[in-house]
Amino acid sequence: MSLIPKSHPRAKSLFIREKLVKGFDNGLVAKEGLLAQGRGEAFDYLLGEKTGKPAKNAIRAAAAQLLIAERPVISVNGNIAALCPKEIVKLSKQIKAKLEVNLFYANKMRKQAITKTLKKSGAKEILGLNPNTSTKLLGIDSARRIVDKNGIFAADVVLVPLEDGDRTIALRKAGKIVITFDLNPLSRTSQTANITIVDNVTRAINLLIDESKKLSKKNNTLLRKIIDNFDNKKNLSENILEIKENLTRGVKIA
Ligand code: PTJ
Repeated sequence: MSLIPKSHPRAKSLFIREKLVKGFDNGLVAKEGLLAQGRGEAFDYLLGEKTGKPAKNAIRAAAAQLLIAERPVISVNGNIAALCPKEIVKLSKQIKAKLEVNLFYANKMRKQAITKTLKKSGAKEILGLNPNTSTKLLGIDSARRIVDKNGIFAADVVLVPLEDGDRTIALRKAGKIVITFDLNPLSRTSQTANITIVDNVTRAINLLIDESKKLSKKNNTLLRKIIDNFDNKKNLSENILEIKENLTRGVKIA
């Protein structure tokens, strides 16, 4: 039973934390993933813990980009598997994307636990565990370089939520379009992705599912227009401005 009273002023944030701790206890999350969550929380606080206009713009562009993709792949790490497994599977079905488990702190047991959780959440096929179809992505020294030939390696668009520093550049060099969720607009991943959703993935994922559903009825010309009108650098500046305004105004104590 949870020790967090629903009436606690920071209950929402504490419940998310609890999900991650449970994910750690169940073998999904790396120890370092708990620290990553803490970093995210700090940025979320500065963003006022809400989905701002720049995040909504990025979500729309991301939905258009994922729908127009020919071989989209969602890369799943420990944090995402603990925070929103059902939503990730729902999104993969909505945009017809493959799911691939790809870890920074790679270990077989954790990969298996994540795969089990995704299957329990309704996923049929999950890549990332089969050594017979694995290959290496150039330009990455971490374990993230091991990818599936039929997944990230062949993808044209890759969604990499809560990512560490060096993979986005390598994926871009390999000619892929990269979309990320990252609460830190200054991170290397945020700065080098094609589309950065600066929002808590636990809030933004459902918005991305809804937007993908809405845009799935539109034609490719309109989707292309949405993508072409989106400027990630400009959007990131607006995210940073949001933080700056919150700091100067003094965010209402939540
Ligand atoms: O499961 P693994 O082994 O693949 O490891 C995953 C982690 C997350 C531990 C690994 O990728 C890592 O170390 O990531 P970083 O370098 O700490 O970066 C994570 C980024 O995600 C940071 O910029 C955080 O601000 C951001 N972040 C953390 N929690 C959230 C978030 N962004 C959106 N929503 C969150 N809930």
